[in-house]
Amino acid sequence: MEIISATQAAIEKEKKYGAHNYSPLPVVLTSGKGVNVWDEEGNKYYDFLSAYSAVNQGHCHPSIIEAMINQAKTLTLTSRAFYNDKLGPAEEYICRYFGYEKSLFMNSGAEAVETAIKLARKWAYKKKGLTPGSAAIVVVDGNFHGRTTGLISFSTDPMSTDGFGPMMPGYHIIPYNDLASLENTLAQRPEICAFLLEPIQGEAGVLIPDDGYLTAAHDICKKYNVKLIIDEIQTGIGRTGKRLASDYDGVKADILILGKALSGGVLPVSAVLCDDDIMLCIQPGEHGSTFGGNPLAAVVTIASLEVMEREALTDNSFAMGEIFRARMQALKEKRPDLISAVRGKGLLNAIDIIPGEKTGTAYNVCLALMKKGLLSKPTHQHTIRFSPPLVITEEEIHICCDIIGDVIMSIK
Ligand code: IF1
Repeated sequence: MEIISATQAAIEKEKKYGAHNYSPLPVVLTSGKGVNVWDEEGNKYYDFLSAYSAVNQGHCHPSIIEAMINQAKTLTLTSRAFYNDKLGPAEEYICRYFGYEKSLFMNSGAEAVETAIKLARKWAYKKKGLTPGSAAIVVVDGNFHGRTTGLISFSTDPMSTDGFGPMMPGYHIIPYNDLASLENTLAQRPEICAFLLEPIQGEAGVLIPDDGYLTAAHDICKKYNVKLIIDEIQTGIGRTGKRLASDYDGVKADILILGKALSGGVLPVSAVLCDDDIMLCIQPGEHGSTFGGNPLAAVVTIASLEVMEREALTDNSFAMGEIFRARMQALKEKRPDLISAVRGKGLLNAIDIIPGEKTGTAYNVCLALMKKGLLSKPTHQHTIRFSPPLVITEEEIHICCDIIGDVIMSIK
């Protein structure tokens, strides 16, 4: 009988019994702590994806895990048919933390985006006076807001949309970072109720709009009585070196969407925040979810945000990001034949790899990085996103930049 490694056995089992909706790097992770994860063979890696920015506080943060275990032994789920003693304090915590009057807890990011869209439409009919069923939302090309049939209805990525129609109506797609297009659309279409976007486009390849774009976009929205919905599911919770990426422009979304690191990556928690004039448009029985706002998620949320504050992780994200981009820029100058761009804010960064017979695709570079102990993920063909947990130290950042440098410099 052929002896195969534990890694190969695990990969084959997933291939045999699991959907083939991903093509993971050939590594099988078994444990994680801080910035590191370990595989079946005992190899140690630096995690430079952080589960797409869900593990900002580091893998298995002891304070978050302890809070989860204590609550898990007490009460995990009540449904919202009854009150529980943990949801109110968590709602109060995030409302005070982000500066809103109300919050609505859901589970996945997609659920929170769907919730925000429903709130904007409800507000449009109840407060803006739009004809029921007519409200439309402006989104931008290159958007990623989740994988439900509703949300892919306005995706511009064929990988997200092909073969999943029919699509839902009620959306207008404009170019990202294009204020004239936003103004023209809102001026011509009184049925628009909201503008939904990411402050930095993660999946599109860490695309950063011009300074002041968000501020000007919000001014245009106010001019036409349109709500600004900002999806900070990936960019929020300190990832970009500010509490929210919107903070770089000093913009406060009318409807804020959070997810991922809201729970430190220990279980799915998302939330929508806005003020009473919007949130109270949804009345009892008009929206909900089985697990949304469960006491376990509530406790984990507070613990996760307390870790952000206690360990000053947002400031660390900013500082480590400066070091990381400086190192990557220096590498780009050494190998302009391989790296065409370095961009990012805080610890949400990306480099563009110049494709060719030397490099192959960004996936090939990620494979080489994996072999050197650093896990990352290409986004599309030629961009590698680098987003380590925000607990990473200066020493670890330099170790990882050395790894990236060794791999890039070894490509002949
Ligand atoms: C996958 C991408 C990242 C998000 C933003 C909403 C959601 C996400 C800005 C939905 C989720 C995840 C989903 C995951 C991979 C990852 C991803 F590549 F898909 F686009 F991060 F960029 N808004 N992003 O980034 O949240 O429902 O997943 O909790 O679907 O492959 P979710």
